Amino acid sequence: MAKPRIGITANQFLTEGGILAGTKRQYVSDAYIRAILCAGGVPIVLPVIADQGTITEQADMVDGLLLSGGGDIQPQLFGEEPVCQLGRVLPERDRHELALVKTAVTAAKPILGICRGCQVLNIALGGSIYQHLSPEETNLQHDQQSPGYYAGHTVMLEEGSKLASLWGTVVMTNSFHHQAIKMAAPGLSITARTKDGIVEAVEHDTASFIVGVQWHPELMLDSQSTMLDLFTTFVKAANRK
Ligand SMILES: [Mn+2]
Repeated sequence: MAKPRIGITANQFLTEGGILAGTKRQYVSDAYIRAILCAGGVPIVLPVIADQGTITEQADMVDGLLLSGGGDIQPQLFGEEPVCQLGRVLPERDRHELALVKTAVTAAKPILGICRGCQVLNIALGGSIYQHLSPEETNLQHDQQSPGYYAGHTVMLEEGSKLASLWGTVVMTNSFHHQAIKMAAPGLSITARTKDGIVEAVEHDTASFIVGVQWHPELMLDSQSTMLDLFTTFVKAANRK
């Protein structure tokens, strides 16, 4: 049987220095590719593009969509003006991913959102996020200074959720975010929180597999091998019919 094809959304950057300075590039972190390979899928990088017809083709050619991590999201997309602590935004990437999510949801493709991808998923379906977690929201360190394999904070999972079926109701995770989900979108349930109440995962109420996690499981495969279970469940759900 053919392996499921998993589209991984690309990030963008401008090359600094050298003769190619200023050249726009698109990329994904190798850890996502490795996680999808380990889970039995075929990773395919989906570059940021603007044309909706071509975005629909991108969604059609994959069996599942992995929304990768990255920078901050343009606040106008959830009806706000930027706060002082907002980082750099990439509006082309935001538009691309929101369109991809809507297209993939309509086509009933499984989706896994990671970190920024969890927030993108929520905004695409009509939810909102905190532009910046201030001390009023939390005193926990959600932007850890330690390496990605290190699980810095405790996450409590909702009993009966997909994630709890993988790991039970408590899991240790890394944390590399200063934004977080505020209002969950219609159709998405909050299935994980840290002890300060910050949302760490959402799951779709009816779709076979639409899950967003606020941490980076792909960076923990060596330190906590059970994190691979999330990717194998996702790839299994994306199995070609
Ligand atoms: Mn966190």
